[in-house]
Amino acid sequence: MKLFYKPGACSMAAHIVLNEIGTEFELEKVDTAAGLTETGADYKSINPRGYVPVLELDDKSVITENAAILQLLVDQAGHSELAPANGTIERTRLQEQLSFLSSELHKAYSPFFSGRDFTAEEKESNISKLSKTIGHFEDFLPADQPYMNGANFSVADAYAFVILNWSNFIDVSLEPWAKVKAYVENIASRPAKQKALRTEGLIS
Ligand SMILES: N[C@@H](CCC(=O)N[C@@H](CS)C(=O)NCC(=O)O)C(=O)O
Repeated sequence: MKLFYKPGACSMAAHIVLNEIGTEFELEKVDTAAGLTETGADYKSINPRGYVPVLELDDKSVITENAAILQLLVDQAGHSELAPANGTIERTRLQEQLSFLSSELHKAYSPFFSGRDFTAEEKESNISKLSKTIGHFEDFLPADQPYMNGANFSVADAYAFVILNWSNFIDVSLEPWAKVKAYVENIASRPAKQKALRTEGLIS
């Protein structure tokens, strides 16, 4: 299978999970602004919506959307500790977390990567919405446990880490949210995450 990715973007969640699973995969970098992949393919022919991630399966069919890709990776590999079994309340809980991450937390960061300068009023409003959403995320975190679901690292943790790590690029400190700060530091030390960052050229 092949993951179409952009360095540091939300596609890194699937990259971390592929490393965690230890399965064989290929990577193809995408320049979403130019609409081209690193081999010169027209990216719109792969994902008409133009964004990453895309997972291309061995039969060449493609899956889009983080929440779907992350669950498929685990289901195909049979690594149940990264996602509880389908049909269980624990799996529904994971889907609840993935939905919150993609539709709330991810989107609260999106304006900061729009490439346009904010007016002072817009900046204040965007920071205020982001702070409120990080606060809501903190409510998902159990006390004295390393991950969202307790002791087991899941695909939702991989996705949450990638999103929260964007705080470094927009100069937002996670200091006000003690549980979130500790959570990000926990995940940062996982080898699968370090490997993904190195492969995407973000650390040496
Ligand atoms: N709904 C999509 C959103 C994916 C998304 O927002 N991708 C961003 C990167 S995090 C992207 O490719 N944006 C286009 C760009 O950066 O030019 C999902 O959850 O997979």
